[in-house]
Amino acid sequence: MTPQERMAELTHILDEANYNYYVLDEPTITDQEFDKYLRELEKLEEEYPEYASKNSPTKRVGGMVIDKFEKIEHKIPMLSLPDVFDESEIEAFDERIRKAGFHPEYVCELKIDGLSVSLHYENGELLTGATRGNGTIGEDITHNVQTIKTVPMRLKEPISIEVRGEIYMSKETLAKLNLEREKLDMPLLQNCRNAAAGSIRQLDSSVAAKRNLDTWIYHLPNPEDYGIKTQFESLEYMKSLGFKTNPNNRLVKDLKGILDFIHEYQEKRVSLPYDIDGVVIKVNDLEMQKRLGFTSKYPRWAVAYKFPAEEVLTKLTDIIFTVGRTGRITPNAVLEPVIVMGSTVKRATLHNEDYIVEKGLKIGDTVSIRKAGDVIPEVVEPKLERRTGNEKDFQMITNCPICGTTLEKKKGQVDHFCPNAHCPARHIEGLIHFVSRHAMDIDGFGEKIMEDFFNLGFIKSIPDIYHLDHHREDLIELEGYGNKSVDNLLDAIEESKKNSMEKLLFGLGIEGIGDKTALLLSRNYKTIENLSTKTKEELLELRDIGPTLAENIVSYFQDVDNQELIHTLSEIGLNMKFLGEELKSSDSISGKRFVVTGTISFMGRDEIERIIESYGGQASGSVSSKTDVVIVGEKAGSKETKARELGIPIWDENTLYNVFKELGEI
Ligand code: 0OW
Repeated sequence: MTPQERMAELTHILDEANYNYYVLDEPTITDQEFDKYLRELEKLEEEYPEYASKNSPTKRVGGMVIDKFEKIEHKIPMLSLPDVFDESEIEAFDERIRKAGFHPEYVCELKIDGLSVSLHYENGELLTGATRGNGTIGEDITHNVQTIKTVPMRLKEPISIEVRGEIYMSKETLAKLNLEREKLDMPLLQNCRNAAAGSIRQLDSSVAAKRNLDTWIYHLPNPEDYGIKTQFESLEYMKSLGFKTNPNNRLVKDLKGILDFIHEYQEKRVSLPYDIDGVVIKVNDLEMQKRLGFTSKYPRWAVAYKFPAEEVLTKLTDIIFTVGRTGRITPNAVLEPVIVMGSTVKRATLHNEDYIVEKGLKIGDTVSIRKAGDVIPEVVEPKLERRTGNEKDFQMITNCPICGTTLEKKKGQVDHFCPNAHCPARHIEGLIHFVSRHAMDIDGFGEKIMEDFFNLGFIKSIPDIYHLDHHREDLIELEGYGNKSVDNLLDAIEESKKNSMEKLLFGLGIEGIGDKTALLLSRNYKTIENLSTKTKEELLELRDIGPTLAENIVSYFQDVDNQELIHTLSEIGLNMKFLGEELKSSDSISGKRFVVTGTISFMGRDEIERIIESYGGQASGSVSSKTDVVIVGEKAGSKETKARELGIPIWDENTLYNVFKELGEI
């Protein structure tokens, strides 16, 4: 067998295995066998690139980086659907069709809450994937679509066809993604739809490849070309070609069938592994569809029934106030626990005094709560008809709940603030910083948890963090905390003792010491003890340590309280030594000063600067005559201009990619 034949054979084996595993959910070979075949094909493609297929199974893992999205025109416009919100509108839809002299069957489909995609195939091979865009012009997302396991690279028939469907992210994948983002102190993704849309819009397909995106295919734009007579046949036909069609699609005879389907899935919705925001109802007969035709924007033969955002009632038992890191006062609704969209809700933010006054909320009110596709619950309104007269009027507090200082409200602002710079709430800021990602990086110890523990008195200082296990029984009793979450947190706190010195040094919050300077000092002085003995002159010998910073460092370590703190932390068992990897060397990077400006599609700025520093390069924020290289990404601004004026060498994205690739950093 020639290499080319073997490559074709391996491609067939891997495509089949992929289809059986991801589309039919019926694995036919083991993961080990799959990986063995994939590695063999990767090797053959390296040896014989001329035989490598554009749609090879090896493309599933991503790695292709584009610098912008090309446009793709939809020969047949990708229409959207008219939304209807109650059953009377569905009745009107059915009546209108009957009045036009038709006696339609309907296909009911779950309305997947993702983003539309058009897939084009030529001779059975995947050609392009495109977003809906404005319905006529979409964006080419082929490189990302190739990483979606349920998008066939090759069809069961070598035909040319376009199909359309929804790209979505499952609830489980979103939850996993948000767990990761919480650890990195990144804002959570609010819902599956945004997460899917954000993933598919990545320029680097290896990012999309990690997002476990999926598809449901639901539309054949030109069914007559394939001798298809009904929508239901279209779904069957696309399934037979290897596409994933939703198993809940149902052919119904009449309006009652539609309403039954809607009622059934209004109940089942919360237990589906993916988000739906309604039901799509389509006339089944394609001839009938054709005669019904289109408006300028919509088909006349389909509607989308949207489920009402689920609202539930519960009691507003109290309004409590938390003090944020900046001193901002946030009123919080304390609610009798209630299940909304599958999760228990006990708290909801009330934003500020005006929000409460506008809603006319009283303590003791029965209120409606909802989570319209978002993770964050919202208090919709008080149920006035349920008032007993025992409700208490809301009074905004006038003093900080932490330090008692009279609150201030900035002119024209809605929020109240605690103006006391020494308010323990600010102290919270230091504690939150200490546990944050670039500092001690304590898994699961987010801002909210620290605020709670501070406001409840469990943590007032950094060492208290390491005595939290003494309060284990109390923590478990807290609302929203259980055995597992408390023990996970306590384990993460214990684990953080092993951190390398730079994370502790940065966590101490010494004025002017950022995470990069902390690393620089740690690399040079190896232990906190050694650093604490350095004089201002000695520190000035280090590049990038200016006089102010040198003075800050010296005075910090001269302060008795700080010495006491470090001694206590050492006693508790926190590591005080630099454990990081020694500097690697690279002619392109070592000893040079870099500035990164604009967005680099294949890597975040933090990561780029970390790599530069690990080779003994310096990454800073401002371009000066001392800068050696300016790295310019998308939408770079004045820094690029300044670099050109100063004649400073510029690396574009490709140059950076090649340098990092050369160093094995990608
Ligand atoms: N989101 C869906 C869905 C569906 C298209 C084809 C003809 C008119 C609309 O599950 N099951 N079926 C269609 O049919 N569209 C859907 O979603 C549309 C796409 C654009 C806006 C809606 O989300």
